[in-house]
Amino acid sequence: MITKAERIKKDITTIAQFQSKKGRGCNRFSYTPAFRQAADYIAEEMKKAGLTVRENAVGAILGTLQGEQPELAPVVSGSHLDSVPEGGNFDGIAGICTALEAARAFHDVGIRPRRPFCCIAIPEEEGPQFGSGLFGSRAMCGQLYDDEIHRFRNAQGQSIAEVLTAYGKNPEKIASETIHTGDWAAFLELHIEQGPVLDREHLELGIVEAIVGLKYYFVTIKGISNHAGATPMTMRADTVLAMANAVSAGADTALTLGDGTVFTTGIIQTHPGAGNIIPDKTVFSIDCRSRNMNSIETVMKAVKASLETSKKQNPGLSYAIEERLHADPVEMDQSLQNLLETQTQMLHIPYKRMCSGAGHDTMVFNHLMPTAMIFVPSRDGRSHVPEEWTDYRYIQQGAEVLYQTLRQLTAQ
Ligand code: HGY
Ligand code: MN
Ligand code: MN
Ligand code: MN
Repeated sequence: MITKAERIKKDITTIAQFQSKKGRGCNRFSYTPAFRQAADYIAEEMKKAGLTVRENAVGAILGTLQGEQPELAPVVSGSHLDSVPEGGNFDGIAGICTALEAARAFHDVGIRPRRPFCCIAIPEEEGPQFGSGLFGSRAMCGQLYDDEIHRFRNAQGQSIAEVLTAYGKNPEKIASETIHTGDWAAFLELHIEQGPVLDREHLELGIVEAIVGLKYYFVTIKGISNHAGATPMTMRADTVLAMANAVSAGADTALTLGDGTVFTTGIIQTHPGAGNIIPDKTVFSIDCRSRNMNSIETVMKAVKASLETSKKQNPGLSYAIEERLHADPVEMDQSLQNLLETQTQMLHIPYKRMCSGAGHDTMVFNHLMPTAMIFVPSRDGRSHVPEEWTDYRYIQQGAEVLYQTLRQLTAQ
């Protein structure tokens, strides 16, 4: 008889085979053939577990176990199916596979819950492909920017709408499928912690109390290209130098705030990109997160002040800041946390309540329903790297807490 841990391991290692490109770590990008293979695998496993499976307008896979009272709003659990470039095999996937395992457990014991249970695999949470993030869940909750599906484009210049259409979806249907308050009873997501807390404190499970807020921007600085050797330092409009000062201002302000605010620039593009030419255009990303949105505002003020100084000191420089993602900090539902805690204590799992420094689809669904998250430890606190790892024993424990809690919620 295969154990739950072995079934979860089989799912995770099978899905890990579906890669959008060769390279280090996990590279599974939404709406690529590899993503389709992973979605089809999950849909098949959902069907085997007795779920009714459908795919929505943004390519999310939803498997529903009908309840005795099908008219009641379902309890939903799952996570995202896409990865960052060169990421790990557990980010998102652990949440899908443990929700799938809960469906199997219902099926194995022949339980027909009072209200439906729905397991979901969500597309395009990570964001690097289109320079944003949380797209799948925001689309489902009616939280897209007005023209996002036409304006946000991938490296090939394709819009989200074009990529969705090529994937066989109809972007015009997104709006008609929007979820409203009351449509789902609750959303629960198991996820790897992606940070060092549980690993460092030798704990095996986290009950999430809150998720930090985040703002994501692209900054474009335009200047004047010229000869790297013959142009005196006092006669330049050097866009990389302006970027470097702005990034330092942002990072230094985040550090000085000392309230857990973080600042990251992960993308830098310069033009024309030759070592002996002063770059006349630099585009860079800003990812800033905090439990306190005012802190993010403070950081962005420092960035803007630095860019203004560069402009004054270097005639010919200009800049533009484009917001690409805004997600407010959210608090998890207290009663759901208490249910998770009771199950965790009954299973004698060492745990703590904690805040999530990473963003999750849960923070989007939270606007429309009670939500909760379970964390399982990330070895050495590493994630968004090929070395990402979580022991299957911890995932199986988390799956048990999730399943028992889902049993209670679908009985209500
Ligand atoms: O970036 C994040 O926090 C998440 O992994 N998408
Ligand atoms: Mn994730
Ligand atoms: Mn991630
Ligand atoms: Mn907001």
